Amino acid sequence: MAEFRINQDVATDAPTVEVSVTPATPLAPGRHSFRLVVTDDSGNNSQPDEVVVIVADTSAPTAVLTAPRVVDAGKSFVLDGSRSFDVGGGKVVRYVWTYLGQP
Ligand SMILES: [Ca+2]
Repeated sequence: MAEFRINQDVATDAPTVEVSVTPATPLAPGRHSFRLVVTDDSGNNSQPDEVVVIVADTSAPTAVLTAPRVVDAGKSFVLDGSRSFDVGGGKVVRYVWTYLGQP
């Protein structure tokens, strides 16, 4: 388990390492590159190998719709979706509003 920072080496004796991601240190959705150089027991270093990991936001956002409880007849009013939010590192970028008639 290790906190990775850009261009800061993390050395381990073990052949695997966990990339620690917490809400305080997230990896933004998108492509992230990692590099590995290994050293043998004679001190020889390998050529680097690199991979690209795609961090994907697969969690649905939550819609929160607020509106005035009562409005004057004949007056315009505002529907507010600004309290909607997303988890998984994404953000809400589109709002689709639908009038459902009189319940
Ligand atoms: Ca999301």
